[in-house]
Amino acid sequence: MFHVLGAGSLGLLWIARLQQAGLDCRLLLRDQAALQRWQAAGNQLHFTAPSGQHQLCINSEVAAQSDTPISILIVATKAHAVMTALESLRYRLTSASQILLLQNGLGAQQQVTQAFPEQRVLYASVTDGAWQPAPQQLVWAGQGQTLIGDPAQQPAPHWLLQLDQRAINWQWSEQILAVLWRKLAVNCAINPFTLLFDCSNGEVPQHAGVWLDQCIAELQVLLATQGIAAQDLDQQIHDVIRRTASNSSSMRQDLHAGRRTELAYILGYACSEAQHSGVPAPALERLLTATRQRLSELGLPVD
Ligand code: KPL
Repeated sequence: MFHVLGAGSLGLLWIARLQQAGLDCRLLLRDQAALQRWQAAGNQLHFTAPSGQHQLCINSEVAAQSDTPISILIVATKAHAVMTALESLRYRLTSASQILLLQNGLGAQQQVTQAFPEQRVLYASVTDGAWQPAPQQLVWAGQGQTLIGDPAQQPAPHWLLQLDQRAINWQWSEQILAVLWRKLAVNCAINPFTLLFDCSNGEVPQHAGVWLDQCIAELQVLLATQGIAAQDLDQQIHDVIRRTASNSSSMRQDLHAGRRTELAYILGYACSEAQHSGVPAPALERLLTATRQRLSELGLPVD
């Protein structure tokens, strides 16, 4: 049985595909109020996928209200919510439980690895685009790539094969930390600028100008100190900007929805790692300060 923790767009995208593939799965909700909302809607999710429109019945329960042990836990909450959510259901985990983390950025993954030494913890990098036009509705807007790996560099567990054959197209990565670092670098160079200038991804170069180039140069040095090849980072970032030109970054979407952003796990993480490694990062630091100031002006948490 798969348990999916987190009922945002990403969690719903995973539970929808597991359900469609006929796999035994359950959505874990935060509290009784969230469960009542699902039940009032007949546990129905309207799923718009590239394959068409689907009406799915999703089994759900309150995460910390059941005694059933969890064997495979897919964690799709925002990075800042992971630890609290996991602690609330720690009592349902055994030493055989495995945890798959889908968070953006870095920092939350390492916290979980440290806090749950008895469980196998896998990390994933997910680039699918999904959004909710209304409650109980999900649109899978862009099919992306799912890379999964073990930071302890053990081989892929068998249960992942069930996903492959039926539900979710994934690839195993021997270097999942490097994959996540590169994704973080791309997000550092785009997302905070979209928040600061309230612009689409494609408008970042025109607003940020040379500041963007300085940030990319610092990120390249930072990745190199982590042993990650980054000569083509500049090209990769500009490719992503072109491909997603009309997108609102996830950070800008959070800003517009008045939600806490993942700044601490993206640019905040990069800046603190730069400090630890003795890598000068004045342009990134300036971006972090400016972004935090903007968030605080808007009354949103700055981390
Ligand atoms: O991953 C993204 C995000 O918005 O978080 C990018 C690549 C910037 C696409 O919008």
